[in-house]
Amino acid sequence: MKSKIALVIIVLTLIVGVTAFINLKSVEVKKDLEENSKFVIKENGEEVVVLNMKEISSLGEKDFKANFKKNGKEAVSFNYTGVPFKNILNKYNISLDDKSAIIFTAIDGYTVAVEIEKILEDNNVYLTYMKEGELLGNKENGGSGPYQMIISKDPFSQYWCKFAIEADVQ
Ligand SMILES: Nc1nc2c(c(=O)[nH]1)N[C@H]1C(S)=C(S)[C@@H](COP(=O)(O)O)O[C@H]1N2
Ligand SMILES: [Mo]
Repeated sequence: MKSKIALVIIVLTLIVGVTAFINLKSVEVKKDLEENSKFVIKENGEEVVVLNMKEISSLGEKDFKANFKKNGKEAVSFNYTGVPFKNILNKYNISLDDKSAIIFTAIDGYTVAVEIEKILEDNNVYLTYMKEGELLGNKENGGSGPYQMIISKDPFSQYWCKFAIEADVQ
């Protein structure tokens, strides 16, 4: 009987320890993502500012819905979290005179141009870092981030930019 109790205590202690270790790791991973996932803002090819996730999320975080569509499947509405891209332009006083578009570039070399008029619409173009309350992840772990440019009002997701690392206002 005594040895049974001892065994139960050992097993419970191990579970608590391992859980604490795993939590610590996931907190570290989240902190690393917040501090080290960089996004570069440029104006006519010149760097204006480099932002991390904490700085980005402080610029008016919002939850929104958008239609994600995979090839050959119906579009599905998901909940995302990000900041309206125009908030970033306001914050860093990026002039839109003589500008026509923002070119988003991804680590896989993909680029998408979004017209300034579209960027200035309310609740439409977001720099996104969460889907259904979870960070987007990255290319290596099967995610679509750490940042993804999402156009909320588009019927489909083909003009979004996964793995976005840079936006150049031109
Ligand atoms: N970085 C990056 N973003 C991208 C693409 C890509 O290849 N690389 N493909 C686009 C296309 S063609 C589609 S349909 C959508 C959705 O792609 P997914 O189904 O692979 O997520 O992402 C868009 N954004
Ligand atoms: Mo596509």
